[in-house]
Amino acid sequence: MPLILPAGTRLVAATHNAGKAREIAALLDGRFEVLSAAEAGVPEPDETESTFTGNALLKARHAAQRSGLPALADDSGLSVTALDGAPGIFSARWAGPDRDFALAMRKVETRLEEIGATDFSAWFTSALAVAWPDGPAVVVQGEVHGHVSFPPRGDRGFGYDPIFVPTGHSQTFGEMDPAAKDSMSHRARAFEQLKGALFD
Ligand code: ITT
Repeated sequence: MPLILPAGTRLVAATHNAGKAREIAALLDGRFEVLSAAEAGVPEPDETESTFTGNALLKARHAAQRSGLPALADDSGLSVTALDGAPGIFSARWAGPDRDFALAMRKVETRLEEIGATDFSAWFTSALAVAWPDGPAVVVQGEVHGHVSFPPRGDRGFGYDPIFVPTGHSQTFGEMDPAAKDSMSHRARAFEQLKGALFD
């Protein structure tokens, strides 16, 4: 039987990141009855996998098992070419226990200075996973390419948005209208694939 998420399904958005939760709600556009991780009583699991897709599946399965409802999870991050793809899956961890992204963005800048980098190209990845309580799961991945730029600019978005400029644009994701980011982001691109796979 094909895996389908009919419109109106109760679905847990298994994230503890308010910025992500906002974007996921905008992308879902009222199609489902969405419960937050807090509303569904789902605690944050340890992210023990070594890939975006592995961690997205881990978080979705954990939330589906805890809540008894289908769950959608996102694992994402910023990868910088000159830093061999770092911070990558460690993007949240570079911000430390206080989730200080000014610190995390300074860390990216400092590492690039230390190696005298001239290549500032970078990309965001989002893996989106949906898991059902009885076992099946689907995972997809989207990317957006661009470069990092310092100092950080803009106070919209979240995380590393103030230093990321997508290819073909001059504004950072932190300066852009949220709808503009949602039209081209890694998360939106992953979401398009999920729609194709799961929505009726
Ligand atoms: P959950 O696991 O609860 O969803 P988290 O913040 O720990 O929340 P991740 O482990 O996926 O999520 O960490 C990804 C980090 O990468 C996230 O904290 C952001 O700082 C950064 N990131 C991901 N997508 C981003 C985006 O669209 N804009 C800016 N930064 C982003």
